[in-house]
Formats: sequence, structure tokens, C-alpha cells
Amino acid sequence: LLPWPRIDFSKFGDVEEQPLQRIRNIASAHLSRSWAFIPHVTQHDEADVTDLEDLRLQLNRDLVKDGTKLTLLAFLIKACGCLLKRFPRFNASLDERGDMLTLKKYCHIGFAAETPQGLVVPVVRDVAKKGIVEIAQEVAALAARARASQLAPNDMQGGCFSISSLGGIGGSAFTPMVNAPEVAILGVSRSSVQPVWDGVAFQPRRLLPLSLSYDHRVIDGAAAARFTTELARLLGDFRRALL
Ligand code: CAO
Repeated sequence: LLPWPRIDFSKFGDVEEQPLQRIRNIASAHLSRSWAFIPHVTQHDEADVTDLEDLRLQLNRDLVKDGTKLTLLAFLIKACGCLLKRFPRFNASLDERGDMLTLKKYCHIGFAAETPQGLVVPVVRDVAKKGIVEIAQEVAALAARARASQLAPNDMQGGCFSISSLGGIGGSAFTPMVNAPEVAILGVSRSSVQPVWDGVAFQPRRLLPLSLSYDHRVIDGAAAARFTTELARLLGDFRRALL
């Protein structure tokens, strides 16, 4: 590789230098390693979350008195927890030589959280054993601790799979980077109401863009397409989480 160019940018105009904060430095090292070692592919899909959003808003009206808010992220964590049981290769890690896969019998899911100090990924443990309310409360507590720089190292360890939700901000799709040594990450963009043909007429439906990046050494494209298809079906009819 060519050495990184050393350029005196002040020759071209005014500049200001800002050292990267510690969290950003740590994240940079992890991101660079993932980028260099993992052959990434991203599978895009859409889920019809019209009924799920109706259910979420209805439940939130009931839960408001308890101070609990069910976020879409909590449903996504639960849905991915269900699917990781059905797709064990997505709940695995490859060793450093790339020839031994460790399949995990537990299911801990991390979520990307933006903080003033940079990106962190707190982990919700044993999501398959938890209900949506408990997951939503844990996400809210972890996100608040993340923003207050109060996460312990243990809060960010042991993740099996990550979710990066940018839907609250905007965008229609992106390619998230796998959080090594995990092998897949789900990116979620902003849902919007679109006309969907039901065979007779166009119906207004709320569609959620999904972007699943995966380590192609471990996961084949067909498996990734099946994963996002199943995820879209589950989000389209959350009763499938009972199966
Ligand atoms: N589509 C449309 N609207 C969405 C949405 C989606 N996919 N996801 C969330 N929203 C809306 C919610 O409905 C909510 O609106 P109201 O305030 O009107 O109820 C608002 O956006 C905020 O959503 P939320 O409270 O559910 O929070 P969140 O799940 O969007 O975000 C968290 C929580 C921790 C993920 C967020 O604070 C954060 O840090 N996001 C950035 C993650 C990130 O940086 N990822 C990139 C990593 S790689 O660099």
C-alpha cells in the first residue's frame, strides 16, 4: 500500500486541527480492521411495518402511564433474536485464521448509539428470553448511560449481532459495517408511506428499509436474502415471533 499522504493543507486555505477523541480512536481501529479483513456484502430489503406501527402506537398509549415507550428498535431487537435462533450461522464468530466457526447458543444483540464522544454499541443480553417491554426499557437505560459516558466495559461486550438504526434521523439505505468478530449487522433506515399494489388497488403502506451487511466468508448471499425475507415477514406480522 502507498503510505498515507502527509499534506500541509494550510498551503491551500485556513484549517483547524482536532485530535480524535478516545472513543473515536478506539472505534477507528475496530472499523479499519473490519474493513480490511471482512469481505462485506449488503442485502437490501423492505418490510411492511404498517400493522406493527399501529400496534406499537396502541401499546404506547397503554404504557404511557408507566413511563415506558416501546420503540421500533425494541421490536427489531426482538425480531432479530427470533431469527438468530432459526439462522445459527448469523449468530457465530470466525476465529482469527478464518477456519473455525463458533456457533453461540446465547443471543445478545448490540445497538449502535450516537453519543457526544462518538459511536458506542451497548448490548442487550438474552433477547430471546425477554419481552418487548423489558427490551425497550433496557435500550432506553443503556442509551441514556451511553450518552452520559456511564457505560461499563461489560455493557459493550458479548454481542452476537448488531443493529444500527438511523431511521430516527433519515435516509433510505446504507451499508453498515460488520462489528467484528460478529458476522452480520442490520442497518435500518427511515420508514415511509408508499403505494403498494395489493392485486386490486394501490394501498398506502408504511415500508421500512432494511440493509443487512454480512461476512461473506461465513454467510452466503442466498442465506442473507432468506434472512431479510424472513425478517420482513416477521415485521409484517409480528405474531410470527411466537413460532
Ligand atoms: N423510521 C421512521 N421513524 C423512525 C424510525 C424509522 N426507522 N426509527 C425511529 N423513528 C422515529 C421514532 O418514531 C421517534 O419519533 P417520535 O419521537 O415522534 O416518537 C424518533 O424517530 C426517535 O426514535 P426512537 O426514540 O425510537 O429512537 P431510535 O430508536 O431512533 O434511536 C438510538 C435510539 C439509540 C438508536 C439513537 O439515539 C441513536 O443513537 N441513533 C444513531 C445510531 C447510529 O449512529 N448508527 C450508525 C452507526 S455506524 O456509524
